[in-house]
This record gives sequence, C-alpha cells and structure tokens, in this order.
Amino acid sequence: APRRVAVVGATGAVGREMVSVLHARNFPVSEIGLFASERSAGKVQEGPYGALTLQAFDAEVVKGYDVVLLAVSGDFAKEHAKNLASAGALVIDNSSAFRYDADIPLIVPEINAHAFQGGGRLIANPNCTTAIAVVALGPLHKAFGLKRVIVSTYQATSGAGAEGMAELEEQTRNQLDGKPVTNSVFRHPIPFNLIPQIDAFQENGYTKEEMKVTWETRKILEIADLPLSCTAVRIPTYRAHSEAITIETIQPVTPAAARAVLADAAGVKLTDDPANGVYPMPLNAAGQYDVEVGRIRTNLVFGDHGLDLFVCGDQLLKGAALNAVQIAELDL
Ligand code: 2RA
Repeated sequence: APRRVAVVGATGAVGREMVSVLHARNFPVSEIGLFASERSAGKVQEGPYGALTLQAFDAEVVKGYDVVLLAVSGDFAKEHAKNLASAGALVIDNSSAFRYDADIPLIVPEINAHAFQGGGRLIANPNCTTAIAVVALGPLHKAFGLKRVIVSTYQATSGAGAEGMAELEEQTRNQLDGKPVTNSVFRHPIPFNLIPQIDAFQENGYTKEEMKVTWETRKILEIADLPLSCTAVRIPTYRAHSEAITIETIQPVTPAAARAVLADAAGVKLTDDPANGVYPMPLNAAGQYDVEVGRIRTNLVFGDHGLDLFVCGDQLLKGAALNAVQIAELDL
C-alpha cells in the first residue's frame, strides 16, 4: 500500500535530495510531509511533488506517518527517533546517533539488506564515506576475504551541507576577484586548498570522520575486528566523494578477477579503462546512483593478495538520500 512519508530536515541538502529520490524511484507515496525548523515553517518549497508548505516539526504529527526520513542532527535524532519508531513509523536516521548501537541495524541495502529483518523500526543510515566504500568493499570481501584495508578520502564540500557548497562557490569567486576569503563552514579556506580534517580529532589522533569509516565498515561487513585505517580530507569539489582504497585479501586476487566481481556488483559502475582516460571522477559520479570503481591494480606492497582501487560516489545520493530511500524500499 502507498505510504505516508515525512522528511524531517527537508530544507537541507540531504532532505531535499530525499524528496527528489523518493519521486525519481517512484516510491509509493500517498502523502508527503516536509518538516523543518520553526524558522522555515510556512515557507513553500518547490520540488518534484510540487510546491509544498514546510511544517514545523511536531512529534505528535510526525508519528502519524508510515515512513520518517530524518536528515537532522544527532541530538535531534536522539530526542525523537525512538519515540517515532515505537509509534510504528519506519524511521531511517541519517545522523550518527544510533549507528553503533548493537541492536539498531546499520544498512547499505546492496551489502547487508538481511540486517533489516529482525531489526526494529529504527534503522541507521551510514556515514557517506562508509556507504560509498562498502559498495565496492562488500563484493570484494565476499569473493576474496578482506584482511586489512587502508582508505584515503577526497571529500566534497556537500558533506558539510548546502552551506559547504555555498562556501566553496562564494569563496572561490572572492579569491579570483582578489576579495578577502573568509571561511565559516570549514576551519580553513577551501578554494585552491584541501583540509586534512573532517570532524573532531579523537584521542588516537584520528578524526571522528575517519573512525566512523572504521566502525561502520566493520558493522556493515560483519567483520568485527577488521583492521581499517582511514585518512579523511576535504577538497574543493561540490558533491561526490572520492576514495583511494588499498585492500589486503585472505584469498589471492587479480585485477581481472576483481573486475569480474565488481562488474556484476549491485550499485557499482565499473569505470576502469585507464588507457582511454576512463576512471572514476567526482564530476562524473555526481548525480549518479551508482558508485564508480576503477584504477584497479595489484598493490605493490601486498602483491597477489592485494589491490588498489579508486571509487567515486555522489555524497548526497548513495552517501545519504538514495541509501535512506533504498532502506525504506526494503519494507515494501
Ligand atoms: C562529510 N561525512 O563529508 C560527512 C558528512 N556526513 O563531512
């Protein structure tokens, strides 16, 4: 039966994309409610379902929806998500509030859709960097077994929301016009720069973003102790995250065997013809559902038990909105 769907945080970059993805994938929507802060309430937002009036979030009202997509802060999610789920709504939370709770599924449908069964009505949507990586890592793990993983990321400004993309654009223009470049979203100027810090530093010297990739990959791939080290870097691109990934495998692996596996993998677009300049790039991955995977080669350190690859995925789509809607589709 068609569902009543609420998008909470509907004015943000992820919230808007959720509305577009629901429509583009023909999710059976009988009614859509857009919820936002008091400040936005009453304003009209244009989208694929027409011009809709934004409503101030009211837990009692949102409880009446069948599916609730949360694109809100972790604190907001902590306050409301469990109550909404106990009222019967399928709640998919894009924040990190519940990702590490053992009894709450963390799902990338191509990889661990089975975790949806037996879980409650609250499901966590992974960090964007993790979601994009596991689309490639999952099938490689199934075929060859992952022993160790090293990830270096090149993350788009969309990871910091619409404000992040706006800061890239405005400050690039200012820089080229010789005007002062001021940063407020990012800790340092982003135009013509890169910033090897995303989120807060932890005691072990890694950032929270980097540790999210370790913790969440372990949970989604169900390899509790997988050694995974990540360096996360913000770069001046709009909306697709890129990642250089090195794997050491349990079984021997060749680039050809890996290509064969990835060519058949759901959510992957094998993009690997380097001689013709074909490899994953953020400009091409932006706006696409699939994660581009290429530059597949034998890793010189791990030899016949190791591979290098490069992946690009749209941060707002597979990294957030698309994955959330795909989770909702598991309940249809
Ligand atoms: C980022 N991973 O790219 C974050 C967004 N969730 O900043």
